[in-house]
Amino acid sequence: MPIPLETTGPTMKDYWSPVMCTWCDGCGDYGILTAVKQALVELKIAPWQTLLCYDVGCHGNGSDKLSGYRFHGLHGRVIPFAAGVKMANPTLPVIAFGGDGATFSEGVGHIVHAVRSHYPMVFVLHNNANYGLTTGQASSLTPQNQPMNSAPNGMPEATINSMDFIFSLEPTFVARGFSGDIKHMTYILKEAIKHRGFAFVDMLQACPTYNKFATHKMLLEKCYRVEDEKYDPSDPVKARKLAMDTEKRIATGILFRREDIPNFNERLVPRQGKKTRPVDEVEKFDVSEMMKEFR
Ligand SMILES: Cc1ncc(C[n+]2csc(CCOP(=O)(O)OP(=O)(O)O)c2C)c(N)n1
Repeated sequence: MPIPLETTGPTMKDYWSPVMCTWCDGCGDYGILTAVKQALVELKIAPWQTLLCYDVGCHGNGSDKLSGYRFHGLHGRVIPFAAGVKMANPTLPVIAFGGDGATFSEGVGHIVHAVRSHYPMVFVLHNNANYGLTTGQASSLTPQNQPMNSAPNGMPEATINSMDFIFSLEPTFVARGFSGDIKHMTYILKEAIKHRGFAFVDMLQACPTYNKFATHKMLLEKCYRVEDEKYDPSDPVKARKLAMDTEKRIATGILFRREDIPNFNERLVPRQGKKTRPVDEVEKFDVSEMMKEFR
């Protein structure tokens, strides 16, 4: 993806917003927000050169905690909006953020088509394994027997194995980060932004108020960086196994990547050879005469 470069890049200050954070103390959203800003700054992408799209949820309330072009949509619907923008304006880096509830329940159909369509955009999953904003309801990623506010005896439905699910769709980029490791998340996000197609980034995050089973401490103990172990992210079979195996240790980093698959925009036949972007081709059309009919 061509990234607009400036001679003097933006600083963290340029992303500052006067809006106070309302997240609980110790929430993983703070770390993810910082890593996103840091990654954009390091790639010299200014707030006016990108679009950040937020779903509904605790993480979605981050939409006004930084400056720049932002969109805050309906629950589970962030991907279609972000993909539409990316199609209209293919040179704009687009990042979409969604909770595990939004992504694997309300909006589960959208993640399926985003991966198979290879939209050239980044998707960041704020994975706190529950519905945070609606006070600790079980999501489809909450462990089945885990008592939650909405399901004191544990939910009756089976848990979705999100990584198995994503890999079944033949993705081209899968990464996992941990909200307690800002430096590593920054690296992962920078690589995701540079990816050719759809980059799926699973950010495991602490939710100190409602998630009592995958706490910050537990994640800190189990998560390790694959880059420290000379890992090769080119094998989808190995990557899938590694991503799913979280019993003793949790692998974080770029788990799988391939750059040889054309993305959605590159495969769109009517766009081939065009020098302009669809946004440049929008024509002004006077509808005032037509509107008289509705008066
Ligand atoms: C279609 C729809 N269903 C349900 C809701 C109610 N709702 C708002 S936020 C939320 C939970 C969000 O959880 P998640 O997506 O995991 O994000 P988190 O709050 O954990 O960051 C729910 C159920 C809604 N606004 N719209």
